[in-house]
Amino acid sequence: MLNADNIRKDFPILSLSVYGKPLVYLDNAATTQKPRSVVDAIANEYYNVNANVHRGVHFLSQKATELHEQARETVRAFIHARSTSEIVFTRGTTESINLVATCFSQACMKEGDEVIISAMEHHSNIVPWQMAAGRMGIQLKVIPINDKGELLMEDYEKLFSPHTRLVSVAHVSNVLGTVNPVKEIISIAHDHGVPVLIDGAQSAPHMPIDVQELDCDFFAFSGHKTYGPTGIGVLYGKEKWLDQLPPYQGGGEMIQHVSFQHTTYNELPYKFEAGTPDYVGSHALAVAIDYLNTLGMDNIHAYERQLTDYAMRQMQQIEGMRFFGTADNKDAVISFLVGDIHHLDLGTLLDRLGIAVRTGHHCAEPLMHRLGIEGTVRASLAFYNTREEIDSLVAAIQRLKQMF
Ligand code: 7TS
Repeated sequence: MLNADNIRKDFPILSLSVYGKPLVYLDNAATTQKPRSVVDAIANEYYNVNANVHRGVHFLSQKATELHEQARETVRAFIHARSTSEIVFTRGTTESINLVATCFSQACMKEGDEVIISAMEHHSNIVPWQMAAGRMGIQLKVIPINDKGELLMEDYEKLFSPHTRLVSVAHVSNVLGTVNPVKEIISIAHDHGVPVLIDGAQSAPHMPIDVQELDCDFFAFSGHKTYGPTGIGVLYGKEKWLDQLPPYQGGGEMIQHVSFQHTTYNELPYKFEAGTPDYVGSHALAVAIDYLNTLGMDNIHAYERQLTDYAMRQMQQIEGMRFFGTADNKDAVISFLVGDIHHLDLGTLLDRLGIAVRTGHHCAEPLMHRLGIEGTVRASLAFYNTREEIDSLVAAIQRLKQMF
């Protein structure tokens, strides 16, 4: 089992005090904190390596290119992709999904075609499809959920029609913590000859991912939620799909030859990486992944599960506690309301006690409508959180409840 007390020493920010109280950081679904090795890697690269990649014959450019391409290999191994050609660096999950929504709809869809998403999607897995729908006359179909926050799989199967072209669903909900049965979702879609995009923003940081075992066609995740820096993310795509898609943006890097009459495009994955890539970010992400691998994704998952169970048990004892998301298969995200206290009031007062939680609709307004609420308070956990921090949260909620 992981030792969070030791691990915390690797994350300098966790020793901060806010308003004179020790920081209790429970907003990990929004972004995770960075181990020292990641921050050092960024400084080190700017101090000792920095040069633009892929275009230089000089020493530093070659060194920077090496780090950038090694990072691609680290990411490949992290999600067990077949080849580095299938690893596209993006700015994050949002850009990865926008890339697929734009390019896939352009290459593989026509008016009247359909995309299946779910009722628990983040806006970044709704709006890009709506935008494509607006451009092309595509329809969105939505997999409903039950009151525990689990997908209704029978209804899912019924959504398929001869016009279904893609399924795009979250692996883990950023509001409910539900771990969706993505393997089954993918297998059912493939039975209908339909490819699947998995939004792994909330899964890649918390559990082992094997894209070949899942057999997903696309997989997206963000560096900054995976203990790496902001501004870097990943799109995995099976080569057979990436080959079929047109480029996303035009510019340097993504071309082979350009004349004023005609341009030929670069090979995978560079076809999708126009412009100077975030080569410092890619390297720092690889350092974050090295850190996670040292702890072991299985260990991380097991620890976070236990901590979530503990938190749910302790919070359950608070009178008036209402959880949103009680799926049988639930990860480290806990959304709740207490009595009739407004989520914003509770979040603001918790902050004054040093406890960082998130409040609001969590970029999932359609899910809020389904739940019949405006927003929740959300505590989202990471492997550096402790039972003591959960106890602080529970004590703080109890104390604030007295005030209302
Ligand atoms: N998909 C899911 C499931 C997410 O939770 C998020 C971000 C995204 C996509 C978008 O990721 P980005 O890195 O491109 O922004 N979720 C949250 C959150 O829950 N609070 O802040 C960001």
